[in-house]
Amino acid sequence: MIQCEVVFTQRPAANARRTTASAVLLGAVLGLALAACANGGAPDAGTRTPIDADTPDIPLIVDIDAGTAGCMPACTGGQLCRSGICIDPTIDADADGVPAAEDCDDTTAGIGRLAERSCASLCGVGVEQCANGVWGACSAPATCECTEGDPPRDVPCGFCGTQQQLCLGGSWMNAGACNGSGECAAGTSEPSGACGRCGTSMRTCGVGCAWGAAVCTGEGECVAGTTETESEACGCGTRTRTRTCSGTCGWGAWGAFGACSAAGVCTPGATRTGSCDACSQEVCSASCTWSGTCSLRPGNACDWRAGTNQRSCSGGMCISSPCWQFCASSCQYNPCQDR
Ligand SMILES: [Ca+2]
Repeated sequence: MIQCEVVFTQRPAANARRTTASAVLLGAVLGLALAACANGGAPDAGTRTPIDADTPDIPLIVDIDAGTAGCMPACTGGQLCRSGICIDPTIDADADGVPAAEDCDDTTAGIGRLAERSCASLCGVGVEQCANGVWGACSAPATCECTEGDPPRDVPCGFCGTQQQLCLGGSWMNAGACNGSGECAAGTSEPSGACGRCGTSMRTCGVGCAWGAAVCTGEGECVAGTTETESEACGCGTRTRTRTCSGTCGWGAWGAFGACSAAGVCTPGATRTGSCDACSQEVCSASCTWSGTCSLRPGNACDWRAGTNQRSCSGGMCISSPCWQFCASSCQYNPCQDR
């Protein structure tokens, strides 16, 4: 009776490279399989069934199938189908105390109800466990990112760094550390402290993953705590007012104007008698100084000059020339009269 066999189940190959790689892997595992067979019994091509009942979902699986392969024709009389062979489930061919129905390999005394063996898929190697005479699924990866033997590849990592990867077990695995990393993620920005007038220093990471020069943004209109003064004319002097920059770098309201600074001796347009006749006045000039000249006050016709101011005239009470009229203290001329 055949107790051990090598069964191949192969799905349609995805591509030529995978088929080649599978052949390499197949050779390695096949060697293990044949060694196991030599330990238990001789192959019998006439009773094999080309299926893999215990790992039906793994492509190109190679194993020593001592499980539940189907038998044609179907077993009868209480026999158990094992690897395409109908056997008596109660026999114990390897005399290990485990009946064939519960023995994962009834040709090897070292394998009974519990055992472990290697298995492989196109993507890599794995193990399968024996439990109460039935081999479980192979742990080898069923899907592959790559094929064993593919050349190493470099992929981006970190901040503009490069990571070498190797194909191991059908997956790309990092080999060593990420090399050549910069200091930041390109295109990102972050604040780097206060600056200027209540502003925030911002720096941006360049395309080479290095921080660029900081730029001060969001500044206010003045330096916190400073004051500003402005002046305006008042008469012939000036007056000033101040405002203070707040803690948030914004100008506060203007304060009230201070007193007008002393300048000149009079207010433009002001009048005084000064050295003038009582009927006249001196006017303060635009430059805030007394003009030094006298002019009649509004409405006055003449200077009184203590009654000495007279002029020639005609008409009125004057009958014959020459006639005269004096300026009265009212600053008006008296009527014209004979001399
Ligand atoms: Ca046994």
